[in-house]
Amino acid sequence: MTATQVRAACPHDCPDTCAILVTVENGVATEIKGDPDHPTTAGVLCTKVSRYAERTYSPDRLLYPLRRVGKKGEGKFERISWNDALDEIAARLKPLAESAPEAILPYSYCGTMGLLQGESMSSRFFHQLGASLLDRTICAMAGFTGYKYTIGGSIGTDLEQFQDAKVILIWGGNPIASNLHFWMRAQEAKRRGAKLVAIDPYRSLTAEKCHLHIAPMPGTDAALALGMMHVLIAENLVDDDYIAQYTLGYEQLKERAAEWTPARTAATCGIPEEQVLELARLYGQTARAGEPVAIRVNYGVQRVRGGGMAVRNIACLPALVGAWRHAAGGIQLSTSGSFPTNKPALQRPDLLKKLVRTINMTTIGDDLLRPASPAFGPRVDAVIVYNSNPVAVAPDSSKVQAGFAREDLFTVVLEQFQTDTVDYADIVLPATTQLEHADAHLAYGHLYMMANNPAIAPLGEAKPNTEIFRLLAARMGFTDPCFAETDDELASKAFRKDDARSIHFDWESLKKKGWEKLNMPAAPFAYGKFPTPSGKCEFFSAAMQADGLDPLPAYIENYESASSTPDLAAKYPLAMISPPARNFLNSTFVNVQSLRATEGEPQLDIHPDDATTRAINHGDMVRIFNDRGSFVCKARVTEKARKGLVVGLSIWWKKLARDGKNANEVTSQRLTDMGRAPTFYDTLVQVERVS
Ligand SMILES: Nc1nc2c(c(=O)[nH]1)N[C@H]1C(S)=C(S)[C@@H](COP(=O)(O)OP(=O)(O)OC[C@H]3O[C@@H](n4cnc5c(=O)[nH]c(N)nc54)[C@H](O)[C@@H]3O)O[C@H]1N2
Ligand SMILES: Nc1nc2c(c(=O)[nH]1)N[C@H]1C(S)=C(S)[C@@H](COP(=O)(O)OP(=O)(O)OC[C@H]3O[C@@H](n4cnc5c(=O)[nH]c(N)nc54)[C@H](O)[C@@H]3O)O[C@H]1N2
Ligand code: SF4
Ligand SMILES: [Mo]
Repeated sequence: MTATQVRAACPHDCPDTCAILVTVENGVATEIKGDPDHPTTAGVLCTKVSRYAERTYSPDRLLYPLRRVGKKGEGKFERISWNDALDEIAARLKPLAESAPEAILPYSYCGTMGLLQGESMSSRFFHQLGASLLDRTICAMAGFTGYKYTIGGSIGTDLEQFQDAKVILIWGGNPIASNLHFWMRAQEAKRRGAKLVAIDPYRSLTAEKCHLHIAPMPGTDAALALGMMHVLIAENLVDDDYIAQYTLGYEQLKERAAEWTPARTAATCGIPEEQVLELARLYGQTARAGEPVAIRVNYGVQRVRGGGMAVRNIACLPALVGAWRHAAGGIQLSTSGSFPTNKPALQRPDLLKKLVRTINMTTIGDDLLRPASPAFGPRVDAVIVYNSNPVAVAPDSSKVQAGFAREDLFTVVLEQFQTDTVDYADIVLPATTQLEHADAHLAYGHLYMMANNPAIAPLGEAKPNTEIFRLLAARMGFTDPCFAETDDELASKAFRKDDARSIHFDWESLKKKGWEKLNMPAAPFAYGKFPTPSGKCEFFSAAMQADGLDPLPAYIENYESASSTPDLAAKYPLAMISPPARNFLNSTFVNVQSLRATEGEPQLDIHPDDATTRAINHGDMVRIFNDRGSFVCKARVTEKARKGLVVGLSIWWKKLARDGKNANEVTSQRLTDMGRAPTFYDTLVQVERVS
């Protein structure tokens, strides 16, 4: 028996993009471990992906094409051949392609982050077809946009520097669950004397382990950042020289921040005034002493109405105190903007012959139910879903479900497992997992280009997304040579060789090495050079003004809160958030038995005071509801949830929950202030005990 080791990369929507070593014996993957030599992975994989073999070889894998035989949503299918599946899809799509190609909609997100199995051959296919474009907003667009206005792009502190910071603000993130390899660095910083601060309305696993935990109400982070600016300026903890050289709009910012006294900030955030002072002083005085202060801002702050502005305000802080002077100072939201990917070469937008409409994936519920109109264009008559599970993950779920239940909607789903969305498919196409296909990856939490080599042959009749779209292109009669490109040919175009950062990219050698770091300076903005229009960190943004936004850091209240909607809050007094569970990755892994067993069942954390007034005891079943819908789970009475807040870790497969529902029954389709993103954590609910 000969064992070989294959270099792979974790495909999941996680900032860490780990380097993986897969042991293969007689064509079977027998062990999956983190590459000990990869500096950020450091030999460690999370619990979820350590189970990747269990997931890949699961008896529940979809291994053959299927055709629906039951009602939509019932999940009854019959096995068909690839030939029949492709014929049937082409027969349904061809008339639409001739009459109204925009009636066809791709729906995909980051089931895999791969540059190949994500948007490459698929985009070519939909561009050639003239299908509607999809605005992929469901995760990160609010913060991305706020950060871009301020810093200029998704570039920030290198993960490999954080251990040298003396203060780390972990703002709206729960890295123990969702960014493990950052947490390892933060732990090292702690050992070297750093103070860790968690800013999170919930006492998450991470917050429990920080020196200081500040718990503002959801959606009030923009105010907290303004309050910090107020104190930093009032107590002269700012870096005047850095501000003068490398920032824009300080005088206006000063006026704005003056309005945000610690008292006003504290009242807005629902925290003690001393905490505002303590936080600002810890951050400002440490910077003033010449030590690096760093911020890891994450997705928790951006899933509310003012989510873009919240990230923007927080992103102003490092420039204010000159933290960018240090490699270990600054802020990281995402590192994705550091990667010179060659998306046009992969996705071929030039194949699109005319301007087509764009549909926002966040409002898929409404958009599937929308009739044709001059403003909207044709009704959506066909959806092709891959790398996503919209029936479970998209907001205002009852609308999403009603949309996918439309008898006159033709739905194709490319999947590895029979998810909630698959249950609504007319045709199901079995997709390979990361062990079975090739891919090239960037990361959004580190700076390595990554290669994934296939370790095993595809199971059953599963095929990579790239191959499925090649076959579909052939069936549709597309003859452009780009549809014949192999995965290796695609991968060799993943990164630009005419960019200094990735000038050393070579797919053949990356495949062998597994990973290669970008050429990037250690302290990207030590001497300004922000990729903004002014080249400075923009406290004042003319671009925001042109886009109809407040050009200065501001506070935008939630859509739903006691102060913005008192009548609604009288009916639904509790704010609900539904951040990721440690053992799931969005809705991926919920069906892996061992991981689901660790999470138990859908639960809702509620503060003892809020439980008492509702006669709810620990372990009771409760119904969470508002005007949009309801779902049932088990109550955990705990001070981890601050008063006025309930927390349901997500995202459960609906069909694996008692009542066939999940947290997205109560979330809304309203969009953020910028970036057209969802507002999952801007949700008021009531909770009651059920027998
Ligand atoms: N294990 C695991 N890891 C994951 C995922 C997963 O599902 N499971 N998902 C991946 C994906 S797609 C993403 S986008 C990231 C998301 O992961 P993170 O970036 O960590 O963001 P969230 O999980 O949305 O929220 C993190 C924390 O923010 C808090 N929070 C909620 N609302 C607010 C608020 O208004 N203000 C502040 N300050 N905090 C708030 C929550 O209580 C939570 O503890 O994780 C990725 N990694
Ligand atoms: N209530 C609430 N809702 C949320 C969030 C929240 O915090 N709270 N978080 C939101 C966020 S941040 C995100 S990113 C979205 C995530 O939403 P999605 O991007 O839909 O992520 P997943 O739920 O993980 O579903 C991905 C699916 O892709 C499939 N897949 C994986 N690899 C492949 C492949 O190679 N080929 C094919 N064909 N399929 C593949 C997996 O089996 C899985 O079913 O959810 C959002 N929804
Ligand atoms: S999910 Fe994240 S932490 Fe886990 S193996 Fe993948 S990249 Fe690493
Ligand atoms: Mo996400």
